[in-house]
Amino acid sequence: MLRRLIAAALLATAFMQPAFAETVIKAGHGTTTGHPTHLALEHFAKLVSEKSNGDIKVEVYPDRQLGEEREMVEGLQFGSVDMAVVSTGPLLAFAPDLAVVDLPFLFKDSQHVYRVLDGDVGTELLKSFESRGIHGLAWWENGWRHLTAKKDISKPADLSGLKLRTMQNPVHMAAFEKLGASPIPMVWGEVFTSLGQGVIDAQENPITVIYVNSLWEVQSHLMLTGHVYGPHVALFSKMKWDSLTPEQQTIISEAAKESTGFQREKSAELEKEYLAKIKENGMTVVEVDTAPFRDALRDLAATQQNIKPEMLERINAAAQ
Ligand code: EAX
Repeated sequence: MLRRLIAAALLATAFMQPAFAETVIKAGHGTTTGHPTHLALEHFAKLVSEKSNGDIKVEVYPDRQLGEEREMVEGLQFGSVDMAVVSTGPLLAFAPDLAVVDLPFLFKDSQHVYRVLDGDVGTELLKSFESRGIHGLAWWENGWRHLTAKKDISKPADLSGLKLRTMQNPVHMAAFEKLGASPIPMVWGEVFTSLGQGVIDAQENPITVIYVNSLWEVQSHLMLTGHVYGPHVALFSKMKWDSLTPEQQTIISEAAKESTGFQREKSAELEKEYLAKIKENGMTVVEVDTAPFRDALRDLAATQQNIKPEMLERINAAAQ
């Protein structure tokens, strides 16, 4: 009797959890396992596995194992990468309308960001990837970006002539040029060494990225400028997407949306924890009056051809 029960239970489990996942999704990102995006991808993988009864397996590849961010996005188009969560660094080449989100001092606070990205504007921007062979899934978070350098920077004049690494993002480059720095666009994988060798003097990134990459080893000061919000956009290969059944697509869409809250909560939690650890590691943390930086960048939007005034107005209107 008992043996028959066990056999029946085993048979039932076998049907519920196929020994081999039918569909494998390779998901890459450009940061380390201590970053909230990695934790969210693991959470996402678990949700997808549960919802599909083990039929879909998400494999997570951290640390640019699937390439630098731009290479991963190209991989989505070619079908060699199934999913990637990337910063907006390389994205304007694929979805130019995203430029508006890269404007410094655009968002009032995180609630303003979430209202916009989870609302119509965010949905439209994700859809704008579709014609480029990419399916936009969700807006996750890299975080508010802050400056690091080997000296105190409390006003735009302190940036004068500084070789500042920016992402390969035209809006960010234009902004730092306007502020008086010499922006040097560079893929993330080269930044630590370049800072160490003095090829660049400074860089800007969220607290989580600064901490998980031990930037205090090559930078002495962290200026809490929060000059721009950095999303991490969860993207899927359209080629792969079209090969999935409608049920599988729903599972992935839902799991990505359900992981968004988890990801942002982790981001907020780790940001506090990591800032304390950055201080423990001896970095000088400077509070900055951002007013002169804002003033210097007031006219930036008008100089950027990919920024649609209509979309900018809708974003500004959502600040209240
Ligand atoms: O995606 O390139 C960057 O500065 C990014 O913020 C980083 O790689 C995390």
